[in-house]
Amino acid sequence: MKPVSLIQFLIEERRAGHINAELSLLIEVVARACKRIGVATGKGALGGVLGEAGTGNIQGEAQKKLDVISNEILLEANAWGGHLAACASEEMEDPQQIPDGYPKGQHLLLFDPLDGSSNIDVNISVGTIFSVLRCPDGVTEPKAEHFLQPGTTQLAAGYVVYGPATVLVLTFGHGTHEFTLDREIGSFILSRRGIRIPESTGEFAINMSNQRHWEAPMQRYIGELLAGKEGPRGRDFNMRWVASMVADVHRIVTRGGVFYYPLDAKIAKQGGKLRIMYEANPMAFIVEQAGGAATTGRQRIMEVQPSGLHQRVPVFLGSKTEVEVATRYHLEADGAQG
Ligand code: FDP
Repeated sequence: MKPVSLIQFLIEERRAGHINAELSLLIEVVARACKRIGVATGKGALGGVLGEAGTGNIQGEAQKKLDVISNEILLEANAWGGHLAACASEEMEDPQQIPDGYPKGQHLLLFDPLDGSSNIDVNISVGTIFSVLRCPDGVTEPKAEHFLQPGTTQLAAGYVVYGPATVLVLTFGHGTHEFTLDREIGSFILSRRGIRIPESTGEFAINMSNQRHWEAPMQRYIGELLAGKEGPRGRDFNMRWVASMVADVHRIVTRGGVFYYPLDAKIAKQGGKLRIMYEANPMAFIVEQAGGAATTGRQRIMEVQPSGLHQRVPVFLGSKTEVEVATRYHLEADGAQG
């Protein structure tokens, strides 16, 4: 079969009525920016881009030079095309307006420019995550409140993993599809159409060092997985934790599995570890479109009404059966308490 480029795929999606010309352009622009981020991360120590930037982001986390560079690449690429009303990023407290003199479009773009920051300097896969929303009618200078739409309203979501290969995974709500960057010709080529995540799995991803801080239902659930064949689940489970959400999610999208970042006593006050608008929601959309499930442990992630641009939530996502068992344990525990 002839290879299908991202551009050709986008034209087909337009013809199928899944996206309009503006959203197609937006995705092209984001994909092009991600190629540049991939080049910057690929230079490693030779690019002079490793290490701390000496600044902090809105979450109070130290920014790496590549966090800042990736943010700038995405902002610059998206400023002038006329497809956006505004963008918001993990790296900026408030939304970024389109500079004066450029036309504005109907879309809002949210992104985590470089997810998995702690892995940059050690040459482990990192990635970009993005989500696209419609700008509410009549709003010309979108503020944070205009971005606060539940994940079910997303028009598109995607991530790019900068790993041994650079891979883009994308959904418009009509299945989840994967594109691999052909570095010789510089194009993303469709490598998997209509990805399906197996319903059951024997592989889970979690930061086990937080175990003692978890809530009781999480302790129970993971305890049962660790008990293996001799335990109540009657099978052995394997564990993986890359500590780059994009890489862990990409493994799940490729061979199944589940990813958990549950609530724990250390992060209870902030509501979770991962950000809903540009991490949890886009990943939930991608995973659901591939037949998986995504909850906070208590509720479908995409149905949460966000209350802040940088709001955090617990994340349970991947193979349906496991997410459902873990979620049921939390709801049962809540019911027993109430
Ligand atoms: P990071 O802080 O390095 O950017 O986005 C948050 C995130 O990485 C995820 O990519 C990753 O899954 C998780 O945090 C890693 O958390 P731990 O440090 O607890 O392992």
